[in-house]
Amino acid sequence: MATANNNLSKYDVSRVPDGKNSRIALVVSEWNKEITEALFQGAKNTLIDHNVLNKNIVRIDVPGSFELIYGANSAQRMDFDAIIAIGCIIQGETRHFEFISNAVAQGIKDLNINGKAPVVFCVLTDETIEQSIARSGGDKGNKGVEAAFTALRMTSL
Ligand code: DLZ
Repeated sequence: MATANNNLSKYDVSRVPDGKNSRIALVVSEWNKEITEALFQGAKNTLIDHNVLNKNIVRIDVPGSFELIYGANSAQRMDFDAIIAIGCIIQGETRHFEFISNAVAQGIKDLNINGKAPVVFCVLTDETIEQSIARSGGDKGNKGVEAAFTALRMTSL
């Protein structure tokens, strides 16, 4: 699963569908806010670069990553072509990390099976804040950019 050799932030622009008719929701967790804001900005800027209209990019804030499931499920009941769930879960001293990470991954997987709009998983699950910084605009790229690229690809399916 290592991303060291697979940095989608350097994506092939010719493969990204035009976003001028797309409506995209970004559900953003407030935990580790400095990271999720950087992911949000990377995603939003990429959508705009691909012609998604500002009025068609809707942000929904939720308290933590666990609430991304409810937020994305709510967005699926609205009229969106794709949804990006943005969070950052960092390993602490307890097993909380495992429970939240697994629940969010499973919850978003279930939404992709049962819901009408695809939900892109833009949730960092890191051992340290340094790893998260590296993946939200640092030397490992910005996973928000990759999520926007994926969301646009999914709108064309
Ligand atoms: C409680 C908690 C902890 C310990 N760590 C994180 C984290 O690293 N990242 C994150 O997004 N959320 C964390 N949370 C909050 C939970 O996601 C959730 O908001 C609360 O358990 C309330 O349901």
